[in-house]
Amino acid sequence: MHAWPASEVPALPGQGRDLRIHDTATGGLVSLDPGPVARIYVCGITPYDATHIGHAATYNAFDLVQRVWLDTKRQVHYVQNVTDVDDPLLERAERDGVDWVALAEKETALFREDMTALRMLPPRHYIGAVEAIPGIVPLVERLRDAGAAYELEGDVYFSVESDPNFGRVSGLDAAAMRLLSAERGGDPDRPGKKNPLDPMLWMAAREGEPSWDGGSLGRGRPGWHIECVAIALDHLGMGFDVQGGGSDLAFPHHEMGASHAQALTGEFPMAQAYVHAGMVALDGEKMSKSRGNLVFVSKLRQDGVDPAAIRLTLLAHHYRADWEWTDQVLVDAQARLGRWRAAVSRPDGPPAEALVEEIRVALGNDLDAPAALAAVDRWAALQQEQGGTDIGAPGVVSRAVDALLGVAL
Ligand code: 5CA
Ligand code: ZN
Repeated sequence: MHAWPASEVPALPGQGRDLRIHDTATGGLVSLDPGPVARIYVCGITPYDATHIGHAATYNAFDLVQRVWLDTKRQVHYVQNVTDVDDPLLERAERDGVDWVALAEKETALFREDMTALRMLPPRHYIGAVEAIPGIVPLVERLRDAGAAYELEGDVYFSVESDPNFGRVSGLDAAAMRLLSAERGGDPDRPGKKNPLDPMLWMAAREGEPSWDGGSLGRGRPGWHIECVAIALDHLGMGFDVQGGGSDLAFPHHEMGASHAQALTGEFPMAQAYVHAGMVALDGEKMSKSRGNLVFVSKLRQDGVDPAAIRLTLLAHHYRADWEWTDQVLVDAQARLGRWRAAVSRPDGPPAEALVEEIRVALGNDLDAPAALAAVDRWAALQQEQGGTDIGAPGVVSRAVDALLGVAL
């Protein structure tokens, strides 16, 4: 699939900072030490509805990861998937009487537009589940042949007991896992499974549903976790730097993915850091397509809201925090954007070097975007109250805000 256009990332004076980031698997901060090409996999959307603020907040977190790396003069190899065939997509298409392919294409196109408007850097490889099927089938066959998978009425399940490291990503106990498995796409109550948590790797063709040639697996379609493992291993290989997503992906999705990869390669972990963004809520409940309590990025744009203000709303919350969308958070961001734009519209101002350093330090410290915003606020306030004589300082600030925070002033 094609991704979306990249916005320019201005180069900044001085030295970028390395990233320390919270890793769900170890429960603490880890100092990442990527090579000259940093590798990141971020789980993409299931395209059955438009991009909401929760999605945007999660993608914003991983956009910051890339910007920190780019600032250290590294290249970034970023891969993202699109779950363009899965139960929720097929169910929504059925409910609305539309073709599932057309629905997925329409919502993916809208997602690209939203990401472009928000200045999110595009992945180098943007891969749909459907196009990944030829790579998924041999992996499932290998897992089966190695005894890590078994067949149940034509479907193929992964055996979590085949993985000695199962549980190390989420750190949850069996009872919590079982609850989450039922909530998040698993089928713990299906009779005949070896372990209730075992996830499906390959679903045999169902009447009225799309299916593909699965070689020795028979016709069917892929399970959700193996999709991301196949795409990540194909494009990044084992031991890449970051696997990212919202906190609702820690279990089962990233746990199962790590298990599949361990069974395939004998190695753990698949990613050096498992990074999870907090959940955005609306009216006291997690914003979710299934609940329908959504604020769409495209709707805000249509209403004339500046994408830079939407982005500042996301940045005003630490990526790991759960937070609530309200009209007020947007109003605050619009006011901040106005103050910043006024401050950089003059030719001179207070010196900018210390501010650039403060933004770098804040982001390097577990992507502390709120601290970075506070630093820019202080510079803008100084500009407003006292002005300054540094020629070009506003330009440096504007480039730093663009390069490191993705906000065009
Ligand atoms: N296609 C899978 C990942 S392979 C999927 O989870 N798709 S999704 O469309 O449901 O979600 C896309 C991303 O947005 C995931 O990382 C998910 O964790 C994140 N996300 C979903 N809802 C929210 C929310 N309310 N707040 C923050 N992030 C969210
Ligand atoms: Zn995924």
